Amino acid sequence: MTQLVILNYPDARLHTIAKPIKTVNADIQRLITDMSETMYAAPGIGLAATQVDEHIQLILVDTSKEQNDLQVFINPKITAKNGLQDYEEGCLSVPGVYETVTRAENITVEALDANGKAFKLKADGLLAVCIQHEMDHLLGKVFVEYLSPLKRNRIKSKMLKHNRGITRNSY
Ligand code: QAP
Ligand code: CO
Repeated sequence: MTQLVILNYPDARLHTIAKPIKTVNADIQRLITDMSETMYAAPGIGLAATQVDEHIQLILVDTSKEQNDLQVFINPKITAKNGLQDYEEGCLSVPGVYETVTRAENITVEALDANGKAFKLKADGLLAVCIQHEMDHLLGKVFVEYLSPLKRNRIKSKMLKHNRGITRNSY
């Protein structure tokens, strides 16, 4: 069991743009295992490599009730999106904060799986929201950046207080 350290908003490293993964090797598979253990322990339904300070294009999602359906997306690309939906989101990097964000209702995503095999998936509802939220992390974007400056600044202050004394922060 390896639990990785999750970066907390407003850590500047959360704004890093992730690089594509060239080969899905044993190091990547080890990271996938460690990230899944970190996500399930939290517990969370999604985690991007960015959040554990690994700036490569890898996200994990498990929106199943039983938390037994891990979906791995390497170098994900959204090739189609339709409609809009509002969803109350949270984020393991912004603990205790839940706010409504508007995103595409239906998406088609193309990615590589944990074995490096290409696949294509159509998603809607929570799964679609979660994939879009996690892909934003790979672009250095945190969901609170969709909120008004007033709300975002309140969240920033709250998080800075919450993070006080955590020495690994980097602002
Ligand atoms: C992203 O977020 C997501 O504040 C994944 O105290 C969330 O797993 C996409 C969590 C909702 C769509 C809808 C948050 C755990 C988990 C917290 C998460 C907390 C403990 C967040
Ligand atoms: Co997040």
